[in-house]
Amino acid sequence: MNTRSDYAANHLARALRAGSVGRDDALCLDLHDRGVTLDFGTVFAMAERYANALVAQGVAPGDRVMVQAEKSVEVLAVYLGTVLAGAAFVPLNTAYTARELEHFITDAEPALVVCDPAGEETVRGLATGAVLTVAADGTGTLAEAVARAAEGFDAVPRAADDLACILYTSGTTGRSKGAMLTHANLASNAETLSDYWRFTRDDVLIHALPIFHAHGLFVAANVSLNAGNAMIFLPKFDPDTILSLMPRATSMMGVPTFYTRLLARPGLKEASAAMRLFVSGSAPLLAETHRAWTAATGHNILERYGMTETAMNTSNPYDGERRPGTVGFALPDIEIRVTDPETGAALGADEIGGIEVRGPNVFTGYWRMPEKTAEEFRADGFFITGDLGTISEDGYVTIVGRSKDLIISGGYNIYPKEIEGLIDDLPGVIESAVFGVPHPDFGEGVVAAVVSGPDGSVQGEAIRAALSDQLAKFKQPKAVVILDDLPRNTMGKVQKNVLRETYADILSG
Ligand code: MLC
Ligand code: AMP
Repeated sequence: MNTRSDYAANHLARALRAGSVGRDDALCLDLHDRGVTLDFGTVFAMAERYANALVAQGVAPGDRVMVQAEKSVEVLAVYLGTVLAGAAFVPLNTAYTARELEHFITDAEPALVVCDPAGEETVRGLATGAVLTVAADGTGTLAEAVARAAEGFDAVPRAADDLACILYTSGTTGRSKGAMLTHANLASNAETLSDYWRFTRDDVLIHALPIFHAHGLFVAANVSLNAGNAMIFLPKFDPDTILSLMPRATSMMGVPTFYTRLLARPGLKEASAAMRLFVSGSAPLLAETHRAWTAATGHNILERYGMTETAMNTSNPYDGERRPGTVGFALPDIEIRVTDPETGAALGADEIGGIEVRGPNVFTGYWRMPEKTAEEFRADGFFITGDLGTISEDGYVTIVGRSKDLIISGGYNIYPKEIEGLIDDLPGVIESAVFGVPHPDFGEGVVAAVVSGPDGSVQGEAIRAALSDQLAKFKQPKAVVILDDLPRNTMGKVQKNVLRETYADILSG
């Protein structure tokens, strides 16, 4: 396959091709579920053809290409094609319902939406641009458009600060914000991480994360493409499949739930014997899970810390101590500081404060939300992450909590405000408070405390049923408690800490 490899004008495309230039025959993707392998030449030829197909649909540089479809090589090719075409890739969680989708389409105004055939009618009712479909097996109108497209595509030149992706992240107001990530943000992070974690062409990464969030797309996929290593590209996480594949892999990246589920399986020690690296992130990895993994496998998990707005900020070292319960050091060229959340004054070693970050990885702002953007940056360019933590004398960052009212369940972020808004609108409900409590599988799970009107007509099951087609499943409360009143402090503010303590065991029993 004769593909063009001159992507020099385009930062992210160049970073993603860096490891495979001149190695078109090397293995890029093992599509285990389809029994197919693809070399780099084939994948990038596909990407170029997809870029032509996008342009034929009317996608111009700077336009948004939105995707809500099951993980597949075709979705990966839409990502690469979008980058080549100089447009912005906007992936969405497949769990989002039509109600949630409406906000994303209205806000991003995509020139093209690629969706599952089952969602086509809904998307056509919302979108003003083109719509194409792709099913998990690759069939759909996208495949037809690609079949009509020409081969070969010269990457559209982009400046370092041009938009490459918009990733939606839920917000404290209940309205999702689009984080604008540039070519330089993503290219620099991919290069830094592949070096820091010593990815080489000989690696084989087990890729079982979704590719609609930072972890699966910007970390796992971008790092592998940058390093030129193969990925075993799985549609979803399944512990038994992963155990069977480990003997021919070298590395895996996952959220803590991956590790706790794998720990419960027999045969982990033998399967993982030849692995080189296990990376965890997106949610806190308990020190006890870190230690249990070391005891079971002999490998120390490498924990790192990032977010949608910044890609990766810190990492435990490759060589040296991977300290359980910490997220390691600021990555090269990235500055981390801890400040007093009220005054913004920098704090000393081991003092708890707000974590702030500055560096080439930090996004340029929220899509069409300049005021919200301004609120979250300091005058000297540091981004206020909303996480609380410390930095030790020897530079290890520890996350101790969050100043933002956020629940992280199985690596997915959930903002209570959105759920409270929907519950409060239900008949018979006076008010509600949504909070996270420990969950044995997902780390945290969602619980709703609801105050019913005087007739006491509100039932937990009815609330859960009413939310079922309004909210993505992972956001739906796993328990609902009906109360006479919410606990409040003297200022009248709801005390979620009291609720969290009172119902700490409700999902673990
Ligand atoms: C699934 N369910 C969840 C859930 N995932 N509920 C809460 N939280 C979750 N994360 C629901 C299902 O809908 C189902 O509901 C029930 O729980 C059981 O589902 P399951 O079959 O056990 O779930 P599974 O499909 O195996 O998914 C679990 C998982 C998945 C952990 C593999 O959630 C996952 O891939 N998480 C990764 C998220 C991720 O990539 N985060 C990165 C964000 S980027 P029911 O009612 O049908 O029983 C980021 C930045 C950074 O944060 O630093 O990386
Ligand atoms: P998201 O907005 O989905 O990108 O999630 C980002 C948030 O996930 C961060 O602000 C942290 O609160 C959390 N996070 C990511 N990695 C870690 C980690 N290793 N430990 C604890 N929290 C983490």
